[in-house]
Amino acid sequence: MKTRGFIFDLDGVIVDTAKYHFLAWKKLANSIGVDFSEEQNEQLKGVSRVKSLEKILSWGNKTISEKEFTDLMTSKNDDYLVHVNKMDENEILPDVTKTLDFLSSTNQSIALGSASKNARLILNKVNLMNKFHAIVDGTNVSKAKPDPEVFLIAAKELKITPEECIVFEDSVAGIQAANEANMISIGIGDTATLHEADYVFRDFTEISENFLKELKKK
Ligand code: B16
Ligand code: MG
Repeated sequence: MKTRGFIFDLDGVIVDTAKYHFLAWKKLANSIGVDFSEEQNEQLKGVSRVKSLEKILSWGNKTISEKEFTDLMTSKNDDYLVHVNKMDENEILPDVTKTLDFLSSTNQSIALGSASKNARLILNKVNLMNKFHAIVDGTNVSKAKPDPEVFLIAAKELKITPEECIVFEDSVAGIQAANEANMISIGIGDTATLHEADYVFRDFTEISENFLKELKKK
């Protein structure tokens, strides 16, 4: 198998931290008198922390000062980290480790491409840090998905051309970013939601070694 770049999103692909983002955003939204549903949480997947708070405020028709905005962001992250700090290897989604190990055994280059500023902490908690040759996260990018920046930086760090990279993503914005970067996009989740992806699987248990070996852009 020739060496290519495999770029993994974090939340929704490697671990399900969306449930913890939900708890923390809900607490914050309710504290300022805004209702917040699981459906709305779906719309925050892959979206940066700043953009997420902006959306919640617009749903609740709220305007706040810059200082309040910063304070709310800090308190949301503090709440989120309470959950993150309890994470361990059991939270890795099915067959993710198996896929990473298969890719390593065939000398593939592996990167993380996440919007999260907590990505390194989370990878440490679930003990996957040593599986990645490059980590690009919310602390390294200036433009959020659907901008391809995060994946293009990852390709550059891996020294693999974008056309030779494959992205695993659970968010619509992330699939659009991968397509914009001219990479092969693989959606993890629901086919209808992720219809812009080259391929969609429910999770990694559906992805065979043969499929990974023979991957082509659709
Ligand atoms: P943080 P991903 C994204 O992670 C989440 O899907 C999104 O809900 C979150 O707002 C964003 O990270 C920022 O996370 O607050 O930890 O910096 O899917 O790009 O791995
Ligand atoms: Mg995600």
